[in-house]
Amino acid sequence: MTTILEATPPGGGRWTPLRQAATHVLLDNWTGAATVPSRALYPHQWSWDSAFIAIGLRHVAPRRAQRELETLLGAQWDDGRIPHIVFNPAVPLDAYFPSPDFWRSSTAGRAAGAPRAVQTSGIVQPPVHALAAWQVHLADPAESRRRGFLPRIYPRLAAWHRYLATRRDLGGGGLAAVVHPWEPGLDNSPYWDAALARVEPAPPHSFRRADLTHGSPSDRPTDLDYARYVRLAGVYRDHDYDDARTPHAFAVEDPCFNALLIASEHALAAIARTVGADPADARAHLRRAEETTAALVDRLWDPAAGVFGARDLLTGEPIGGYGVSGLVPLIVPGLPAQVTAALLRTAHGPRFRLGQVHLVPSYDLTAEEFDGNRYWRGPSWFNTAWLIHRGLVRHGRAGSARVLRTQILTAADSTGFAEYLEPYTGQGRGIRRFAWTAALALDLLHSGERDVDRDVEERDADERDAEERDTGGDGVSTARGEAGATR
Ligand code: 9WN
Repeated sequence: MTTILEATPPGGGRWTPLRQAATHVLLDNWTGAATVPSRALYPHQWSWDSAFIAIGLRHVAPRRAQRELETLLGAQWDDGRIPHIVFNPAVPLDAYFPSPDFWRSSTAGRAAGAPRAVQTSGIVQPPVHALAAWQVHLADPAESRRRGFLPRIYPRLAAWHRYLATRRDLGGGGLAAVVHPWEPGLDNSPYWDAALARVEPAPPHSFRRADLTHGSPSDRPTDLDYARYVRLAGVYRDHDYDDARTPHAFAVEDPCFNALLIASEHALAAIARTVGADPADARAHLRRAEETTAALVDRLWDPAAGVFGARDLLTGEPIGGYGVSGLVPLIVPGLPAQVTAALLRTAHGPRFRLGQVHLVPSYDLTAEEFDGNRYWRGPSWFNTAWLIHRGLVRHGRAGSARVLRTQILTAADSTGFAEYLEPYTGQGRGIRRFAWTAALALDLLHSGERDVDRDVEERDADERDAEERDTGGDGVSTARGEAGATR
């Protein structure tokens, strides 16, 4: 029988030790039902981490990759939300803050349909899940079919997207809003500074951080950031995690979150077709993808800056600046050509210096707020680099994609799978043996550009279907969204 470590593609060579080391990280971080991002710093299951982890795991253990997503979806709330953390009851309460006794999901979340048997947080993270599920299926369709993987998870993924499209469209403009800086996943990005400054911090002695036991304070968010994170989460909890009733002191639209929603909506259309759902369902997913794309361009594109920004829903004002989230829409099919061209120019320009610094900095290298060590205020992360790599391949930038791929693999290797890097020196920051760093390196090693191509073909088929729907098959456009019209 082939073991997980032997299940490597032919070719071996230069990257074989990296492939084995990455696989070991995923094996070591597996708890029996899911993978923790880090045994030390993040000893539970995280939502978007699990999606990225499944994308890597599918190459070496496709069934385990399916279970990773199934475990997460098993903790879904009745209102459709997928919680950002699923807690492992075997882990001591003081190992991570905020712990289950802070979130109190099974009581405070009861009205929103939080599960009783498992404790979770009450906020969400970016919707990478349908994209991951589709890729996991493609890695071993026979095993996926045998286990009924897609038919079982399709209704849950659809409910998740419905939650975001309805209860989270707080701005009423067709985009999903996030109500806590932990939700977009780029927690302390300078994007959120002004919006967060309005939040009354929780008293300093009302909570105790656990993260500083494992990391240098200069690599982590500040105590003041934490005091505000605690306040926001506490208010949401005290309003039973009810999106309509909570007086959100922080509500923003983030380009990365919504770009991932669009990519996942396309994947959901492919999943709907594969499970033999009513053809109207697949068409509805495509329509939502197109509408969300049009809303993304309409509400968040900044033509003068050449990058997507965010939007503060409390002031109604755009949030400017150059965060890596603003480049992630490169993964979105059907963006207007001038938007794509501008994004690629910005990525290669002085603010991100793609190809000249290590990976893709999380924030503008030229900005006053840039800090190359501190979490999402400048360091380069592997998941955002992996997304930009996808975007480059999608747009036929093979040369830039190849350079970025080599950088990602080299940095994963040289840093022992660091959580993030200082972009100028390439030195690892945060913790090591970080699961998504290992998983995404594995993904690039196994599929590299090939898999993205396969994905692109799927999407092309999607788009042809949409074309037929819109034109009634006669080639004359009747009902095109804004993004479609400029395609
Ligand atoms: C809060 C797990 C998570 C990632 C986030 C990253 C970090 C948590 C923390 O770790 O956030 O969710 O404790 O700082 O910012 O993107 O999902 O790896």
